[in-house]
Amino acid sequence: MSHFSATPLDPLLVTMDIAAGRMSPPGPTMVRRMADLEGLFADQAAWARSVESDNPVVYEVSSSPVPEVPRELPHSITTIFPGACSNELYMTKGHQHPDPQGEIYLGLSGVGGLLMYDGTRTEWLEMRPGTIGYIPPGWAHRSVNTHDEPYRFLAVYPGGAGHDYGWVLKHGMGSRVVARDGGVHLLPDPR
Ligand code: PAN
Ligand code: ZN
Repeated sequence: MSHFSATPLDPLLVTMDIAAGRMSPPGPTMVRRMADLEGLFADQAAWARSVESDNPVVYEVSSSPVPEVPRELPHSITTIFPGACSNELYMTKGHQHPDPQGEIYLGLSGVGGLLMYDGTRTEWLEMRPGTIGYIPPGWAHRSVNTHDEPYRFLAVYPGGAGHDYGWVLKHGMGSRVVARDGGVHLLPDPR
């Protein structure tokens, strides 16, 4: 996520194009391909094969122009495409907010899950259009697409919270989310 300026914005009307996962007026957008998720999927060989074959887009994030600076409330739509690496479902990298503050997710389309980990406990919330997932301060969070269409959600977070991706790389999320026998399962992932 990039930072714009520290100048507070004027009141702003933002329109979501939910079918496209876009915001208007637009802010920064980010595309995460398989190569960007190094070290996150359990089956590293399957990850490497996927990167070498077509390096698919796993998810995209489209933000409004509200900047990531203290006191502002930046917000973005994440689209996670359907798919799996080996049997581990497509997911976001996941992160901690170094300045522990809460965050709200609102399901927009498709079906997914919000996986949270506080270093001891793992929590899983099933997310559908209209459901709100609340991420308390201090919980690392990752989103997973559990169905066969794009899963989209709105995230609203404190602009001064920061994003730490190294924490999840090091500690994991306590569980992995896999598709097996026609169902979605959380498997313990002790570190
Ligand atoms: C979300 C996430 C977004 C992408 O906007 O940043 O879903 O996930 P990663 O940042 O883990 O790649 C959010 O939680 N912001 O704080
Ligand atoms: Zn977050």
